[in-house]
Amino acid sequence: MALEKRWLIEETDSEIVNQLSQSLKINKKLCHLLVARGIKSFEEARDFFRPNYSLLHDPYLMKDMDKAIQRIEKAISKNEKILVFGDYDVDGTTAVSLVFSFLQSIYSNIGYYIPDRYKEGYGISFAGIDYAEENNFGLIIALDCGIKSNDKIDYANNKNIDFIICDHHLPGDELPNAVAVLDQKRADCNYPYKELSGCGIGFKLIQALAKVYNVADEKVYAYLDLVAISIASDIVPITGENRVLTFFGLQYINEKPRPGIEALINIALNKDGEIQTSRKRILETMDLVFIIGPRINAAGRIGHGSQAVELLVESDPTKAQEMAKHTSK
Ligand SMILES: [Mn+2]
Repeated sequence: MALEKRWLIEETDSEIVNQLSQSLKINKKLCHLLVARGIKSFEEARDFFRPNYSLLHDPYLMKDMDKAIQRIEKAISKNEKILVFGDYDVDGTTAVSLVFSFLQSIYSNIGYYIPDRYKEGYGISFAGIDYAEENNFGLIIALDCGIKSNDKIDYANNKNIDFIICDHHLPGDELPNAVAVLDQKRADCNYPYKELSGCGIGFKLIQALAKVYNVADEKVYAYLDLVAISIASDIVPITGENRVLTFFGLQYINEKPRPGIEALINIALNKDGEIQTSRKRILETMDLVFIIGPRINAAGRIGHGSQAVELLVESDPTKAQEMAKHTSK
């Protein structure tokens, strides 16, 4: 018996479709598809077809961004140790790699911590806070987790360890008592886009820091490869700002990937695990989901999540190639 396809065609306002077709000078069927996706004006269509860095929102629109930046500035001015903390999945490890690498470019008294999958599980852990205390970290930046870790934040506060939380999960009734809580899903956060990944919030944080420490835009945008991978792997919608971040992130992945990502791609596209010198295939969003994401997961799964971060922050291509081999077996 043949399976029958039943198509549900979304209805659109034919007046808007006609107007869009006239202003864009393109086929009405295409305009119907655009309108069905909420793209109704010439300007919206232009932004959809031509993603531009100017479409990225001001990071300070995010509630508590000012407090987060002030606390990091204070830590840096006092040479206080900063710990970058994140989950062991792709969003967490890309977020930690992004914030850690950026901080490393302006400050040296830093470390990172990925909880153990089996002993600690997801999210902020008491063991992680104990590690921070034993190693004299005064500030922890938590990425992709923490929005409901009220008890862990209280535990850290009792040890005089401050937290900045960057999370994109839905908050509970009460926010944790951290120095800053960056989460666009906070009821009192007016950030215009609500679907950033955990790594995406990390990117907004470094965008704001870059202004304070005079880091050029191009250096900040070079981290978008990590953001694009997080967006694809965390299955957040590729709309609005995420679409711009993914578009430019893919350009970096295809044109000048960081050594760890290049190594993962080379190994994935060459089953023998040898370095492929001329790569012709252009990678797309689906390749982030099915080729790169699972290998970053594997890097952390075979050993420890911190190995995924080690690979992503490695600047030496030969070392990265060696580390990435462990993901293909
Ligand atoms: Mn996430």
